[in-house]
Amino acid sequence: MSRSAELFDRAKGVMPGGVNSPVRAFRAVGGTPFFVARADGCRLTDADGKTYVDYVCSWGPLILGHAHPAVLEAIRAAAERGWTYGAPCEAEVELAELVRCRMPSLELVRFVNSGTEATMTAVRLARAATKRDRMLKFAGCYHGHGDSFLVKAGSGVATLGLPDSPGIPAALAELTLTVPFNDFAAVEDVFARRGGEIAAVIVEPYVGNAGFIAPEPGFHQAVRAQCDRHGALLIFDEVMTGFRVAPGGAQERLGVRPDLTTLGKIIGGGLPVGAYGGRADLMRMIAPDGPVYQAGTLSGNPLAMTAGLATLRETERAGFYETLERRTARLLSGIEEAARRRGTPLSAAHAGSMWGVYFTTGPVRNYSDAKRADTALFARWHRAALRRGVFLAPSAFEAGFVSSAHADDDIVFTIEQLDAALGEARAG
Ligand code: KE4
Repeated sequence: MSRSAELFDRAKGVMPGGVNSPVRAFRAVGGTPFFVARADGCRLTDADGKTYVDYVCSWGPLILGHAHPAVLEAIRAAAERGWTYGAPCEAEVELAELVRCRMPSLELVRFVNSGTEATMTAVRLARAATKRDRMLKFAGCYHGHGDSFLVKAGSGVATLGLPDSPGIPAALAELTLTVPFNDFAAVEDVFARRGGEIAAVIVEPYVGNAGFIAPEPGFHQAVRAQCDRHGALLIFDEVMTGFRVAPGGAQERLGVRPDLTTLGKIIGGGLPVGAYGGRADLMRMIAPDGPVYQAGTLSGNPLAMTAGLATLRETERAGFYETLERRTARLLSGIEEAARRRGTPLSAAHAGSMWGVYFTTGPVRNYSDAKRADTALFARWHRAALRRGVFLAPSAFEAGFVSSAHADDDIVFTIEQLDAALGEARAG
C-alpha cells in the first residue's frame, strides 16, 4: 500500500471523507488522492516521492507557484515579529492600500479569513444598504458555502431558490434567485418581475467553479445597467479572478465597476485571507463605523497580510501577466491540437492564467452547456495525467491555473503528457 493510501485510510478515520474540503477526495475522478509531502515552484511531491506539475495551485492563491522565495522570506521575517496581534498593524494598512491602488472601486476594504466570509458579508451589506432581501446569482457560480449561496434553481425563470444542501432553510433559499450565466434576457425578465425586491446581483465575472466560462461581450455591462435601473447593487465575486485575469482583476479586464467586490486566494499568497470592499458610502455601514456587523479573530493578521503583500508586489514585475497569459495560451493550444488529432471534441478557454477545457463541442456559454461535457472521459484523462506526473483539478467543473513558476519547458512537458494521457483515456 502506498504511503498516500495509508494516510488516506487514517484520514478517513478522523475527518469526513478524509479531507478538509470535499473536492480533494477525488470522488469526481476516482482513485485515491495523493498526500503532499512538499511543494516547490510548479511541482508537488507526494508522500511516496512522486512529483506532479501542479495546475490546481491550491485552487488559485499560488499565482507565483509554491514556496516562492520572496514570499517565504517575507513570512519568515514577519513570523519572527509574532504572527497575530489582535490589534492593528502596518501590514494590513499597506495591503489595503495596495488592493485599492490595483482595484480603485474598492474605496474601502475589510479583510476577513476566507472567500466565504467575504461573500456572506457583502450580501449582508447589500441587504442592509437596499433594505431588500432577495439576491440574484447565476447557475454554476460558486460563492463559498454560505447558506444563501447553497441554493439550486427552481423550475422556470425568475425561479425562487431551493436548498442545495440539507440544513438550508427553505425560507432562506427562496430569497436567492438563479438564472443562467450569459443569459441577459433571463436577467431582464427576473428584474421585470422582482426588480424592486433584489438587493444585489452577485456573479463570478469569469466563472471558475463550473470549469471555465467566459462572459459574452457586453453581458456584464448589461447587468450593470439593469442593477442601476432597479436600484440593486452589483457584487463582483473576484475571489478567483482578482489579480488573476488582469493586474486589476476582471473589473479592469471588462471595464465594469461593481459596487462591491469580494476577494480571496491571491491576496493571501496562500495563507487564509478574504476581503470585501467597494463604494465608501456602502462600506461605512460596516461596524464600527456603521451598524452592519462583521468581525474576525484573525482578520488582518500580520502573517497573511505580509504573504499577500509579497505576492502582489511580485506580480507588478514588468511583463508578469503577459508571460502568464502567453504560457496559458500555449498550454491550451497544445491540448486543443492533441484533441483535434485524436478526434476528441474539446472546448477550451482562458482569461489570463485561469483556464478550462470541456470534452464537448463548444461554445460553452453556461452551466447547462458545461454539464453536457463527457465527465467519464475527463475522469479517465485525469487519472492518466496523474500517472504521467500532471495534476489537473480533480473535477471537470473546476478551473485550472498557471503560475509564474511554470516555465516553458514545464508547459511542453505537460502538453506531451496530456496528449498521451488523452490517448489512454480514449482507449478506456
Ligand atoms: P473560500 O471560502 O474557499 O476561501 O472561498 C469561497 C469562494 C468564493 N468565491 C469564489 C469565486 C470561489 O472560487 C471560492 C472558492 N473556490 C473553490 C474552488 N472551486 C475553493 C476550493 C475548495 O472549495 O476546496
